Amino acid sequence: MINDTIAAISTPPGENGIGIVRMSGPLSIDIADKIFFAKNSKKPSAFKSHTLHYGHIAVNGKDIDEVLLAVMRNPATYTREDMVEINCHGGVVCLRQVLSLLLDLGARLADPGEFTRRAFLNGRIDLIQAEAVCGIIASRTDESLNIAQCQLKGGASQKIKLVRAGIIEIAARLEADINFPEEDLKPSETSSIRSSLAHIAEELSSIIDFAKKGAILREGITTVICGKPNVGKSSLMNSFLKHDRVIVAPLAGTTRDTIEEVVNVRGIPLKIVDTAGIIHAEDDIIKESVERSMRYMETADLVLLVLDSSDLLTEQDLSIIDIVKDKKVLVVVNKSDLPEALQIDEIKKHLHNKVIIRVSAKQKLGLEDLEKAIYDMFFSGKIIIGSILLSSSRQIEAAKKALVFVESAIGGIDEHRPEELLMIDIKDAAESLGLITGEVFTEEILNSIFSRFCVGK
Ligand SMILES: Nc1nc2c(ncn2[C@@H]2O[C@H](COP(=O)(O)OP(=O)(O)OP(=O)(O)O)[C@@H](O)[C@H]2O)c(=O)[nH]1
Ligand SMILES: [Mg+2]
Repeated sequence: MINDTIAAISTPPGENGIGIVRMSGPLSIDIADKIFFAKNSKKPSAFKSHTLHYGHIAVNGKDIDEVLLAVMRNPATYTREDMVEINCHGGVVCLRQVLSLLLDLGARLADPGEFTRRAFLNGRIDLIQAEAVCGIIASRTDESLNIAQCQLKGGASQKIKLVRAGIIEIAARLEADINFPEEDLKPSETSSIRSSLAHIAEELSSIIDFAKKGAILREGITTVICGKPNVGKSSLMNSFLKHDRVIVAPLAGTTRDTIEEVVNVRGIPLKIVDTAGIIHAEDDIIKESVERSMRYMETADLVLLVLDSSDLLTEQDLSIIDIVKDKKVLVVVNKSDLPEALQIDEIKKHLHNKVIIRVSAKQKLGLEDLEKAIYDMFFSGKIIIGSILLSSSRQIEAAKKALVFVESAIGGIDEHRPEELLMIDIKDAAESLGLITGEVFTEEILNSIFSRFCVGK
């Protein structure tokens, strides 16, 4: 049972128009009574729930800030507890002073995500919805925002709970049978359980397939631009960003550091990394920057290999091709505004089946084709938001585990394994699905979810 009162500054640090200090728990309104002074001397405990009041926060007769204070009584609040929100002027010092007053009077500083954690523990939202709150905050594109909003409404949770209920129902049918061992499970019953399980497996596979797209929309695609010096990597980066973010120059070795930015490519957040041109070098700084480029290439979801259309394929190009050839690669032939010298057939020999796109970063040609090619590599067809139920890697992992257990149960039926063994698989499947919504949870899972939240959420 949660019985303490938590408080935190919910707005980002820095100079803002307003800043909000938030409090949740049984002492919230009492504490507000002690520090809030309205013109008409009315105290927060006398305010109607969900109303906003003008006044001052003061201690020992000393004014701290002019504020608007909202009182929200349980259970119709974010956490389902009594809550007070104080809209202050948005300076760091006055927000800290107000917060420290609340802490002096018995509130405790909230952990990251603790308000939302309480919303979960008090049964207002489940874990898909809690993670959706994080998703809404972190959304970089309309599409990822839409997914998070759908999840927050609870549609995804309902669907997962329904699948889980199906599994639990099968468990009950088996259980009944195990309790009456003298009667063998009728063949008709076995085949009906098998077909229910097969149906569930199908549903889970489709949920997982769509969820992978959800994960891409939520997490984005880490895309590394690589190539030998001077092929136009930074120019390409700038074309994506539609402004001159990175220094572009005719001399090789212009970019020394790796530069990261996020752009929206047809709804996909593309985390683009511009790297230093890959060369064999003796200079320590260049060596370090080349090593850095290599490290990024290793972890990239997508590599944009940039080649210079106006130049012959060189040893340097070939050695980079060798590094990236087994990765997800798109070949970008840049400087296509210049006469073509590059041997495209040669590239095809080394990079079978890789898509080749001609662009001119300088003249802004072919960029639409490039964006479309990137999109097509990760999505076929349009993004259908409504079919994406899950999106966090935690949810996807749990769904995959559930599918493995369901498939194992089906295999068990086919191999006439004892019902007790089937039961173990089916219970494990139910448990995995329960983890997604939080019908089953551990302290550890909650910690890992909520530690990713901001303080005050
Ligand atoms: N004609 C033409 N020139 C280009 C194009 N893209 C880039 N350039 C020129 O090529 C030179 C190198 O461009 P950068 O974008 O700095 O190349 P880079 O690959 O980032 O180079 P490093 O950072 O040194 O590895 C600059 O002079 C650019 O103006 C293009 O599409 N057409
Ligand atoms: Mg560069």
